[in-house]
Amino acid sequence: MSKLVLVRDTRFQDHLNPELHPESPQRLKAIDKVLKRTQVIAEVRQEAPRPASEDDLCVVHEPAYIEHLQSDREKARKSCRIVPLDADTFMCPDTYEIARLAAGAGLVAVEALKNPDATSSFVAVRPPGHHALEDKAMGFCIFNNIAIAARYAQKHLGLKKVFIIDWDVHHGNGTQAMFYNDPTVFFVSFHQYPFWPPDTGWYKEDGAGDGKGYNLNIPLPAGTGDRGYLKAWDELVRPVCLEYGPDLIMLSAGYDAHQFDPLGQQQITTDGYALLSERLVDLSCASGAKVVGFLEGGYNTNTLSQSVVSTIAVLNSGKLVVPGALFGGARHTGDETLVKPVTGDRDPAQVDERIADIKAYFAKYWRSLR
Ligand code: Q9C
Ligand code: ZN
Repeated sequence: MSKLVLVRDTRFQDHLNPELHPESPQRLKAIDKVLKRTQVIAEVRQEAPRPASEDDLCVVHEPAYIEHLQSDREKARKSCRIVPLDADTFMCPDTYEIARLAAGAGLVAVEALKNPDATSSFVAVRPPGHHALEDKAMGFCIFNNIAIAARYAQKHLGLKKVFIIDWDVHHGNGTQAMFYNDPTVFFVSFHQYPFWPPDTGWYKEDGAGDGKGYNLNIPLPAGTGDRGYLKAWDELVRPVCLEYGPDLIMLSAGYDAHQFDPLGQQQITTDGYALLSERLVDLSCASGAKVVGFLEGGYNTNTLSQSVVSTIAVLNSGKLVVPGALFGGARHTGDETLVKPVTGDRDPAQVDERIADIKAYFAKYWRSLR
């Protein structure tokens, strides 16, 4: 009996960035390969994506931004070239359609949770979404897939309170901006700090207006490993989530905090991602809210694909699946039977101090932190 619905499509490989760009179609090809090799593909239920409508997109994006993208699409089509949207984000002739399909995949994944047998869903798409702003492409992202789906879940499934966890190594600045004033969407982001994006992610960015106290940034120093992430989860994310009492939990699942990722300097292992995924199952059980995950970053195709499949396997079975059991000797972390964090932090005292500071700061909003 399958508990996870996977939304994937080979068309997501048709979005092309310039040569040597880390956000490449190889990422999804590698994930497909591991899904097949491990047989996890046969254990889950799959659904095909559909494109998001302009109305779906406009719930979080400016109509003028969408028009701008359409004219860039014409530019790309006429010239048969890849055109830049910002320093790191590009549009090939097919990108506009693929990005709409990526946003729509999230809507299919949310709808799939109407089925009582489905306890979670996962959207394996590109381009990613969490840096996209209402009127601007940024950081490889064009539409903010998770934000669009959060609004859709509220509007069409009556899920009132949404709790978003973002474990990509970069701050989810786009998602933060979209819900900054809104207490019905609680946003939590783990990220390397200081890092890119340069202007956001400090923990004192805690929301505004009615949304004050509903934006929780967990900026962690470079070199933070499994230990620090799990500790921050247990001491901050879990208590606050249970006190908030969400109707839906959403995950911006980036895998660029992996120890072998080329962009980040964090030290999460593949086992660490399995353990974080187990924590997510625990939160889902304890809160009674279902979970939908969205692929964001992750640029080492080997560790990305194994970590993604670990998350999918854990969500699907509802219990810890040890990556070593899935991947055997092909896994990139050594001991295949390990079920505990394998990396500490470069400077554990610094990580502990940061977690304590955040806890002290947020205790005024959340009694579970007192
Ligand atoms: N131009 C995601 O992981 N790096 N995006 C900029 C200075 C941008 C990462 C470096 C990294 C974007 C979804
Ligand atoms: Zn990232």
